[in-house]
Amino acid sequence: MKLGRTPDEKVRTPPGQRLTRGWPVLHAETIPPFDESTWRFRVFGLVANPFELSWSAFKGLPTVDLTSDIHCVTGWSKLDNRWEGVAFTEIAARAQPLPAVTHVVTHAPSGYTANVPLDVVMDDDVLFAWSHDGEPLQPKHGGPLRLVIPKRYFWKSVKWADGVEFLDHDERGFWEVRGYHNDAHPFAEERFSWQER
Ligand SMILES: Nc1nc2c(c(=O)[nH]1)N[C@H]1C(S)=C(S)[C@@H](COP(=O)(O)O)O[C@H]1N2
Ligand SMILES: [Mo]
Repeated sequence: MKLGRTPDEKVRTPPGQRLTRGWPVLHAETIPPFDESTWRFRVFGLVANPFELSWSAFKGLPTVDLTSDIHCVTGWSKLDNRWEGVAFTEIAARAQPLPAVTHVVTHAPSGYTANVPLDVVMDDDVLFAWSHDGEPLQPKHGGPLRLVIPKRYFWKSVKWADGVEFLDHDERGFWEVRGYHNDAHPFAEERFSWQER
């Protein structure tokens, strides 16, 4: 039997999406190894205070506990994901972006990147997460650390994040140069580059 959506689920599910209770795994590269002793998170670009953090230093930052929805451009949405980690604003406060900064690119070891305007990541629902629904983030889902940007399609949420770069211009990321929409709002169904104008 197929259960209908509750009114709450209806308003939270963007057009063209179906709800899933499972959690599909999608990525373009092979899962990178994680060595706690050599892992570094690099904050660089146009900031007054560029820095690098070890895994223990990253885990020592103030934490947040946030619940949000996932919307993948391939058509599945997963509601009520509980994330724990470090707020993007916490990283930005330490880095002090220069006034010229307009965009942010998050990096993974493979070279996978995703770009967003600065104001998108400065939202209070954006974090670098190491935990999902109370469990350590599994490697296949981006563990030890992934970005989570709930208000954009999920490809903007870089898995295995190991760095964030502050820029004074936009630079399209891995999927954004391969036919996917630069802005990626799920509720506006901004799926493909040809929709941009
Ligand atoms: N490093 C990296 N991050 C990535 C991807 C990827 O290929 N590499 N794929 C993106 C896409 S398209 C999606 S839908 C989500 C999938 O996350 P999940 O496998 O945890 O569901 O990760 C995003 N982040
Ligand atoms: Mo995706």
